[in-house]
Amino acid sequence: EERHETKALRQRLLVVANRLPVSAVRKGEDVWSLEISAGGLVSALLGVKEFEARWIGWAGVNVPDEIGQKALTKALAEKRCIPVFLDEEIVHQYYNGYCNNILWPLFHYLGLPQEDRLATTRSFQSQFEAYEKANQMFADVVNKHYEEGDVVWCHDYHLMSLPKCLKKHNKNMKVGWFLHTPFPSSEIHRTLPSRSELLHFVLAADLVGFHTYDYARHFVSACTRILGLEGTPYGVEYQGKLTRVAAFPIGIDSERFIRALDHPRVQDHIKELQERFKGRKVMLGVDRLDMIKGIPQKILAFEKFLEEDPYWRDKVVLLQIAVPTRTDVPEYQKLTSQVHEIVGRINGRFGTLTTVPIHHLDRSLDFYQLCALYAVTDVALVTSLRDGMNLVSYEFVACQEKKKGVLILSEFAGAAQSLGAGAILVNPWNVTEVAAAIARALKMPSAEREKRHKHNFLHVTSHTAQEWAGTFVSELNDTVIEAQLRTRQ
Ligand code: ADQ
Repeated sequence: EERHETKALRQRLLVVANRLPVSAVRKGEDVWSLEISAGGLVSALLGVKEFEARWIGWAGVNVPDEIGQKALTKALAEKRCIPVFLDEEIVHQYYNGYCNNILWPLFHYLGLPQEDRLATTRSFQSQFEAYEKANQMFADVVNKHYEEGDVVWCHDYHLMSLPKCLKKHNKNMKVGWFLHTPFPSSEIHRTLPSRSELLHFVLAADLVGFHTYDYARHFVSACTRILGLEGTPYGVEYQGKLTRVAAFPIGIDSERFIRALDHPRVQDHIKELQERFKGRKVMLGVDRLDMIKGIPQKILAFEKFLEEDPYWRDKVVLLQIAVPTRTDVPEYQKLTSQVHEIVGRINGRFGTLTTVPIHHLDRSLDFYQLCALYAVTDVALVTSLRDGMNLVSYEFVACQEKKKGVLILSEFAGAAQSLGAGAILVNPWNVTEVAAAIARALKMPSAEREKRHKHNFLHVTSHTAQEWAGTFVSELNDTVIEAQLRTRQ
């Protein structure tokens, strides 16, 4: 038993995701500067002490020359990262094309691209081929670095064919796959031309994980209805074995946020913000500028609220922080100008010489500024049209122990399943309902705020990112042991 424990302590976890958790900038022919991005996944895995994590993924830069590739590989090795090199054409077809133009909108119920149907249909097949090719390139790197006893954890919609590629090469490899987005109803998934292939690819894994029970159920129904397979409460029977399918709701490193609130930099930002917005209630939105986040809908609801309740016009401010993403995609550019136009109109309508009701920032904030904003907020507005989980809602709750502000949360975010009892849940498409929720939140008595906050705080601090990663990986280990036992019997 002792030997078993030492082995478990040393177990290596290969985490494969489209992007490595670093940003790499080339400073010379063989010189790279690297910065680790402290995303949720990184801190989640730092917290899992039983495993030694290695990262495999694309560094987000095109490195066509061998000298550059060698130097980057060496620099990344110090951060326990292993790069997959993708050329520009593959990135265009696989990443911008199949991942971001087809799978991302479809999984968020926005449908398949409809403009220029014929062109899309023609490019669809080549994008799907590039997707498979890119996944095979990730698999080649995993296979090269894999050692017996390692566990491999594949992440997200970018890498759906990776489990199949890995198992084809080595059927004893322990392979798990986790989806960070929603998995849509099987009726939506059915519209995808490569609907069956993708399901087969994923089913090759030993364990398939989703944020919520609903997404897991949608996946199992897609497998039963589209592939005619047998679904059970534990997963899907596939090629003589059970592919385990389950919900693993992600969390955040709540301690990191709670600790940061005492940091002098956060304290300074808090004072500045309190001074700046004295006498006004602060409402906050923090999102990547993506169609799924429902930013225009949120701002229109705020306009409706100001229209109906003139009392609040100079007593409330909405801070909308929107980080631009995928800025080279025309639809995202359209969204940016649409948001700017609405904000401009509302500020023109309800602003005065000294104040405006909406502050809209098109940029990312550093961690300290973000914590300070969460801490001074009275009402947070998360109105995603669809969202796998939504971590902003969790981060807000973690920073509200003093203020006990109100969370208005879309019923279409995975987080509605976990924070639903503490938040005010809304249908983000219903502008009237969201406007009413804003009024209710601003007037909510402190006893009710306290009760709701307590519920959410307990959830956020007990269902952490570390716990999420630990549970997934240990279940992945067990799944394989179970399968081995079954074949031995
Ligand atoms: P995202 O769509 O990126 O993640 P979310 O879960 O909200 O959405 O995480 C965003 C992260 O970026 C948060 O940690 C937030 O603090 C940070 N962030 C956002 N805007 C920022 C800004 N302006 N400045 C600084 N930081 C900002 C995907 C899925 C989600 C799922 C996660 C994790 O779409 O549904 O919850 O993965 O699985």
